[in-house]
Amino acid sequence: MKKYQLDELSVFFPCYNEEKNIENTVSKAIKVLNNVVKKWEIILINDGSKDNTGKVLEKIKFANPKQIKIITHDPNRGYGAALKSGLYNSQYQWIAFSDSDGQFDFGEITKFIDKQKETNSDIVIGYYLSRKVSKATILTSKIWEIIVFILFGLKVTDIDCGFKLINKKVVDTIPRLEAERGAFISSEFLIKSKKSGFKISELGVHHYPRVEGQATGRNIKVIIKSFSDLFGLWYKINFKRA
Ligand SMILES: Nc1nc2c(ncn2[C@@H]2O[C@H](COP(=O)(O)OP(=O)(O)O)[C@@H](O)[C@H]2O)c(=O)[nH]1
Ligand SMILES: [Mg+2]
Repeated sequence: MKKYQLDELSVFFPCYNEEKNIENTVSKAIKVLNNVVKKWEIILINDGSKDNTGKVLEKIKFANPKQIKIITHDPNRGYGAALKSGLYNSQYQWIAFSDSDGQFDFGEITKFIDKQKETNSDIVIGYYLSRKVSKATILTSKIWEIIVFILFGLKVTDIDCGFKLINKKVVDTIPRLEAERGAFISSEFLIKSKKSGFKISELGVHHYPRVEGQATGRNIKVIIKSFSDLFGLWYKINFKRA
């Protein structure tokens, strides 16, 4: 008999213009899930893609209608909104998400599960073992992390890494997440999880170059909005009810 690592896992992938990547990402994930998890679902969030992502997702679902769900935002709402749709529509006890562009190796989910078991944590977050990004990106991330530490006492190696494993009870405890655009969602989620006393552990993950499509993660408008959201959350937690 097969020995599974987990009984139940919901996996979701945020997709924005990933027509050339998503099929490959999902088929690799299915292979891994069939070996590692007894009962699983994959949720694909099409966040108002302007290319053929929608059609490709229909094709993927057609091959596996019971285990694959599609959520469509039209028009585009942003990475944060896509993450919220994934988190709040996941039905199983454990939830994992990763990027749809193939830059992570979903096979590393086995290490997340091992880490969770070793540490008995409620959330396992990835950090990039090596990420080839510009000096400006490294600098903005560092400033961001210092501010998050000063305002909220949260210190992790990489807040924004897009590969995480989360117990559903954490999501059920957080009734509302505000972030819509940009990477603020990860900080908001971890700040609120820490405030509720959940245990967070960390795991180094590999990151590979993007082969198809374009990264849309960072632009100056998104960065400014993220900083204003961060101060807004600090104000809310300290002076209002979050
Ligand atoms: N839902 C949604 N997903 C996005 C958006 N922008 C990027 N993504 C997805 O988020 C993931 C990471 O985005 P990417 O631009 O590759 O960022 P990077 O790898 O951190 O440079 C990919 O799976 C994208 O498809 C967006 O506006 N909405
Ligand atoms: Mg990427």
